[in-house]
Amino acid sequence: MLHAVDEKSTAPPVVSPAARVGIGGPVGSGKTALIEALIPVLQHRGVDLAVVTNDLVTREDAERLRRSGLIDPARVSAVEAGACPHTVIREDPTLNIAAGDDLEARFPGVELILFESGGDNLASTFSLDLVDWWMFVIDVAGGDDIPRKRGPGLLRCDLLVVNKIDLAPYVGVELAPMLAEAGRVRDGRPVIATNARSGVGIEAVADAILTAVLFKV
Ligand SMILES: Nc1nc2c(ncn2[C@@H]2O[C@H](COP(=O)(O)OP(=O)(O)OP(=O)(O)O)[C@@H](O)[C@H]2O)c(=O)[nH]1
Ligand SMILES: [Mg+2]
Repeated sequence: MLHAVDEKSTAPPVVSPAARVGIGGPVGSGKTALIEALIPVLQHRGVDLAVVTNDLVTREDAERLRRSGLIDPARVSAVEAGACPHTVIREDPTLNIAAGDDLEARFPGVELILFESGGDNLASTFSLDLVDWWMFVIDVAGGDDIPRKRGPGLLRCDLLVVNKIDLAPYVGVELAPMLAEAGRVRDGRPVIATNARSGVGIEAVADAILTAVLFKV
């Protein structure tokens, strides 16, 4: 983030580091789809952003975002985890920290970097050495008993996103009780229901990021 400086000052502009936000959750829950839906909403609100993706042994998600036309492809970096995805977001996040530092160096003024974890299990959490705030994305097709299983990812994240709400009728899930249970196991901490394909709930996720991380709302 660039700060205005006194015009008479000869000092270089003060560049503060970008806020770093993690997006974790099980395989296929909609993490990349959430990023694709968030990018235009955040850009519309004037947020200068970049993305780091993590895949096991490919750069699939980064390539998908680069091809999407939603964001300058140079603003998308890929980390190949090469091991269980949680290793590089929790145990040793140095590859991801370096990817974030590189984006900040190449794009001075970047305010927000989204880090998508490779899809993992309900136990995966982010190191606070890597991110300032993180979301966990589950989807209704994973079953309405997921909140009841009280995985650390779901319990500890700053925001729980329950995605694919459009699929609830097809997979026999009653959405309202599932959301209520998610709120209960999280002691009332935030839960937002989304359909990342149609955009339902995406403004609310953007609001949460702007308020909690960028202090813009
Ligand atoms: N119906 C429906 N499909 C969705 C939604 N969000 C994502 N999908 C679909 O779910 C599939 C997986 O979505 P991704 O965004 O690739 O999931 P991911 O969590 O990034 O997957 P990994 O990175 O492989 O763990 C894709 O076919 C998406 O189009 C949603 O809200 N509703
Ligand atoms: Mg993905």
